[in-house]
Amino acid sequence: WAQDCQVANFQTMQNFDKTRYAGTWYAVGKKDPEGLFLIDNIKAQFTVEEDGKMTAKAVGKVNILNNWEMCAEMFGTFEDTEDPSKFKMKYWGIASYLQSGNDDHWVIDTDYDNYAVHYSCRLLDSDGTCIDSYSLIFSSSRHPGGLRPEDQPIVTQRKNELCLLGKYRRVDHTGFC
Ligand code: ODT
Repeated sequence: WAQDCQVANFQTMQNFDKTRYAGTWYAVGKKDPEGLFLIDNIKAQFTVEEDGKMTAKAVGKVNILNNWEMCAEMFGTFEDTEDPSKFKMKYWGIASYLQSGNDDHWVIDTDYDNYAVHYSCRLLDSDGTCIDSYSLIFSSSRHPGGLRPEDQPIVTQRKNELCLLGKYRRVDHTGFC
């Protein structure tokens, strides 16, 4: 059995429930896209608004003007799609010099209480594989320091299914943001 790495075939979270997902998640691992933006101290807080739509705030350390480290405060709104685990994320920074854009936002897996695996493909190749992706591994506010040992094998499995095994780095939380 060989992985085909077709983005369209990636398994995402079944019956994703954004209400259960709401709350604060700490990034503990990240596969960077081209043109890395969020470096470390990355935290995301998801909310379900009264109209049922998901929004999020995120913070993280960024480098601007090549050598100036600061905390980026970012906002995102999530447009639902026919698949409850797949969203279109529109995002922008509170300051104009921060990144903004539109990315896919897929919830690959979560147990809602301890871990979550996020994935976004920015650029699809003509063969259906991804040329430019990023992915975050989140640990819940119950375990801000890192994943529980029992969650690690499943997260490793998901990284493998995304064809990204070995491409993640650790995301530190130093209190900078
Ligand atoms: O770090 C990068 O290079 C890519 C980061 C893309 C911008 C993220 C903007 C966040 C907008 C608001 C929060 C959303 C939460 C998202 C969770 C995962 C993706 C960062």
